[in-house]
Amino acid sequence: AWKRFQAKPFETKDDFEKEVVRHVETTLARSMFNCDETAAYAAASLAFRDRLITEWNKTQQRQTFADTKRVYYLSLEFLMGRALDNAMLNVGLKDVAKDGLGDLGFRIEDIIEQEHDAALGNGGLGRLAACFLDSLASLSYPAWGYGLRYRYGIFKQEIVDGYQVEVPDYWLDFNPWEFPRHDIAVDIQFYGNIRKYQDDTGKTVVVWEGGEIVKATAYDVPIPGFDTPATNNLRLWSSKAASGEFDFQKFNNGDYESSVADQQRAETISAVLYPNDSLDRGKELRLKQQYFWVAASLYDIVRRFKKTKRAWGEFPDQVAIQLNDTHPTLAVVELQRILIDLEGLEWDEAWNIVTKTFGYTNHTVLPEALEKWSVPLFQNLLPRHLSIIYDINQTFLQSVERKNPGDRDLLQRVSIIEESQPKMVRMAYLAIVGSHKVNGVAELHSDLIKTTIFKDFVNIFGPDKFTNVTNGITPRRWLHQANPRLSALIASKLGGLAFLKDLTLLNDLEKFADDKDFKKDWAEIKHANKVRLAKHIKTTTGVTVNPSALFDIQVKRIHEYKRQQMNIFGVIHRYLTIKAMGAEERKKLAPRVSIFGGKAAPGYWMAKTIVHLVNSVGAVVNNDKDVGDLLKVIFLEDYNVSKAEIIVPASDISEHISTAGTEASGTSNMKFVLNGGLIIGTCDGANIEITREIGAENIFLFGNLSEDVEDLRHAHTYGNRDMDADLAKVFEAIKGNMFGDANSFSALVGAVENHGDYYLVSDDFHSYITTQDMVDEAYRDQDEWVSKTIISVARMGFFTSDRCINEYAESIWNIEPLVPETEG
Ligand code: 26W
Repeated sequence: AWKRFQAKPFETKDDFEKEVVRHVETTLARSMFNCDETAAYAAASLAFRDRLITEWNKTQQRQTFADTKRVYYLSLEFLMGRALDNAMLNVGLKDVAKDGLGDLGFRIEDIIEQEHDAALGNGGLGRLAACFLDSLASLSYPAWGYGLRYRYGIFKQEIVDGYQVEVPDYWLDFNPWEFPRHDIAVDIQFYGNIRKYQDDTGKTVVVWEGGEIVKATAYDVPIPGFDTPATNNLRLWSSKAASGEFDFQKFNNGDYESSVADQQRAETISAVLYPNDSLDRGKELRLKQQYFWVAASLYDIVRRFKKTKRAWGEFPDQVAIQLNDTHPTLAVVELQRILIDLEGLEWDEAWNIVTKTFGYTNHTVLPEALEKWSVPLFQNLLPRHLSIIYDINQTFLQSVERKNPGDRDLLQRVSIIEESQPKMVRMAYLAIVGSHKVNGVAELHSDLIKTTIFKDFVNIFGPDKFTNVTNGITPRRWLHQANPRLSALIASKLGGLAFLKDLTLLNDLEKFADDKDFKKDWAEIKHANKVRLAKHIKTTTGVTVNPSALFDIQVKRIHEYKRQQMNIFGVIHRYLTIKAMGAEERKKLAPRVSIFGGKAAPGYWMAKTIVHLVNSVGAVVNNDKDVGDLLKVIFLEDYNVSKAEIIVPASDISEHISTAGTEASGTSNMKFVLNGGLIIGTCDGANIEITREIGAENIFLFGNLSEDVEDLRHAHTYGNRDMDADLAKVFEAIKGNMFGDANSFSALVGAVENHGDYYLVSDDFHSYITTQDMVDEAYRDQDEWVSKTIISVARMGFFTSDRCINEYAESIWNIEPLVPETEG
């Protein structure tokens, strides 16, 4: 009977307006007479949220009834960006909203701009998780994301006098996209002791007692699929003091302050995202975050499974859990603990279930990024988990020993416990031992992990346990949303938007690569996107750039291995070259705008120095009248997802120039090419597969290969080495204070000149600048350039995250889509 009372989602402009007015006047308790853009954003979001919730409920019911296998994606980061634009496009009612908001006196772009990015991630790994959620929903897979509801996301970057300054990102003031679930709360235990005893049957029982309890409360975020009613759930956990823990004893004794302090201490767990994306610092609070989130998520997953009343042996047939890097690896231990300590299973039976359930994705080979936790810290915070890890390790090492008798070296190398001072738990090894599949994120990277950091494990478990799933990006956000005009032009030729669900359909664009009218439209859209970015540059930096210049863009986290320093050294080289040229020579040059953006980890001094150098070079070059439009150098403040949506469609060339073998995949390389830009890059990460797909003639590759890196480094340390001559001149200019006090930059120069040049800047510099000259040359032939960009877009179908998710589903998770009936 209740069915006839169910809310009906709006479909028309009038109904949408009614919903907006209703939300302004009741939910927000404001009058339409003083409805500003903030209120209009809030009301429009609430209208779409209501619509999503109806489908979200149906999707969850459908999944419960179908009772098929689900996948749970555990990620400490979800770099979602803005939700409103995405919701409107995925639901397919952006035009309705545009007209409706227009009637009410608003421009939809201004309303979209009101939203604060959900920036619960650092960079590549977090944004990948967000693209995966979009694909999982769009393909109707029964899937949940689990993460932490940070009160502060990644810091906001401000540039003050050329230096990075970090400002807290307080984003939760108003967030219409989350649903607090105060009824879904889990008590999470920390510290305490373990006690063992024999029960009546003589079986050893272990209990974990004492310590402190923190409460995890669920906040749910609906994830709409594109062109499907399927709406999945992202569940984020927030920490609070458990009600029993608020110390009333203290309170009654008048010690109000310290009882509030306890409360705050609990809330600290989910307070802030750690801003490091490549350095493991071993902080206790980070381990607390990891266990808090993992324990709450597993409690939820196990509870859902237990409702089905199935035997434990069926757990891996119902549940797949993917570990996004090693951050959630404690889940392996927590599930084993639940099964043996709380559910009474035997060790072997439990372990068999655990390993069938988990898969582990590795995202980096940088040694400083591989997580290790000190054993004493672990012992104190999670005593029962440490003892289970020791048992896992013992069983594992025994099996290794049986197959490799007497190889003590091997045992030491693969032990989950590193025999250092203090001893350390190696989380990647624990993740490998606890999972049935381990994957890298691009072909080269997956090969490298098998031959370097995880080599011994390939010998132990056999090669089939290790696999590759090359990363992908969602074309909904990264083409349709970020570049609506390009998406519309493509749709006009391909007969609709079907390519957004099957990106290989882009192939048919290739036949327009020489079509004059099409090329004109294509080039016009690129130009308009550059005008839009030029405006953004003007308002944020005050610098005027010429939209007809070549836009050369490098936006990503600042890191020595990504080599923004090589880019800025190249810019200085260009500046010196221009200065030395006569008027006639200058006429032949293509004007260029070098654009940088990205955050440096707050404690990463060298990265901050790179930011400072870029800004200092910009201050000199941009004010040099003699150079004018020939060269501009821009640092864009606070690079994030919503800014990327403006930046990516505006590139002519983008830079993906990591030292070969260091960038696991990269995903912005895919975004730039999909938006009609070419790339300059090294033979690293997914650049290699991009080249294979689009053709070597459409990409500017340069530099040493990963197989030669080790020898080159060795030569730096033990051989005689000449600095590249052009680079030496760049260093002279810096040392001569051309860009301000040279002392500020001595560490950067010194790293190359005196400290081994670990990232091979000097080795690659010559081929870098000569390849940049080839870019200039190619850009002069605009007709050919445009054809190259069309052909490249046509061949990018492989890099959709839909392909990627289908590969995970088939080869790792063994799950099937659950397609809503309305989809036929
Ligand atoms: C423990 C500190 C820490 C935090 C995060 C270390 C490492 C990370 C991440 C693994 C860093 C990361 O984002 N890696 C990136 O993952 C992307 C998605 O697979 C890849 O495309 C990038 O190449 C890789 O750098």
